[in-house]
Amino acid sequence: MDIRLIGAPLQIGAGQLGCEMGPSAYRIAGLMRALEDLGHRVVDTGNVTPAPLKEFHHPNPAVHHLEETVAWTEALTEAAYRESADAVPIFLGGDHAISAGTVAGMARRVAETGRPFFVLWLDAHTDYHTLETTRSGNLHGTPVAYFSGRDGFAGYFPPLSHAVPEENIGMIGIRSVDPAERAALEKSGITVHDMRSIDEHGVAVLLREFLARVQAANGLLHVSLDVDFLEPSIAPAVGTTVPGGATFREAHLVMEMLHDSGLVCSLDLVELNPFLDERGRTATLMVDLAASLMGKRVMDRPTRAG
Ligand code: 4U7
Ligand code: MN
Ligand code: MN
Ligand code: MN
Repeated sequence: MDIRLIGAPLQIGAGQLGCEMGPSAYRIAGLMRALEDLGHRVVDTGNVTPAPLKEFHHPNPAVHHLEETVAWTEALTEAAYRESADAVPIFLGGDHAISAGTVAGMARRVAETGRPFFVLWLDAHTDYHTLETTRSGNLHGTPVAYFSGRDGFAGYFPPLSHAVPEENIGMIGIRSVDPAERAALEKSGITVHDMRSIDEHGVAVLLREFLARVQAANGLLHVSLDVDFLEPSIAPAVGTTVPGGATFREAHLVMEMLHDSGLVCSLDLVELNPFLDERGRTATLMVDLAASLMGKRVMDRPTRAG
């Protein structure tokens, strides 16, 4: 498989600085080598630079760094579209605001294939705030609202060529939802699996159900992996830790099942803040998860009937 690594050192979408160092940490932790060892051809395209700034003012006084985030969204939409022509792009965040651009660009690319586009959001949070509803003003809490076409982004963010239909978005790992997000999600067609549903059913059941929908529609799937999807004791390098996240094995199982599905067209690795890491252990875990998604396995498995 042809893989492109695309650095997206954005940090001002988060409340704490440090995600800017994310792409470097993945490179130092050996992402390229781990993927090459699986037989892939990997090209590191370097880091994206933002488009020129335009001046905006938004009436929500909490919103900060809107101009910068919009400039990154423009550049990342183009980069995602360009680099996915004949390869699987892996976007190295950067905070989760990068996904406004990566998902918008992938939606445009996948539309050309005539296949429907799906997004799997692996996160403690739903990132479903609009520019009006965000209380923190941290725009890494807004990408899902943007790429699914919610109101209030027009005139600020680039117009979407293809919004992602709510019915094509699945979230797993959720354990922190703000009231405004909850109210909007209840009215939306987005599938939200919180940690309780992982506890009750097991992550495999939830993911198998979602993948069956993608498969039945002959769709292609973008995966967005936020570090805080993981239990903070195994992945401390994130500014937004919430206790009770996915375990080491749950996360690996998700990646292994995603690989076996053959449906994944692109991947975001986001929210890694190396300043908060312990001797690189979170970066190393994220690299290992990416490798599992790209085919790393302990044993070959016989394909089971049914
Ligand atoms: B992340 C939050 F209030 N909802 O809006 C907000 F809880 O990309 C968190 O998932 C957003 O890490 C987290 O600031 C964004 C908060
Ligand atoms: Mn997130
Ligand atoms: Mn999160
Ligand atoms: Mn976060």
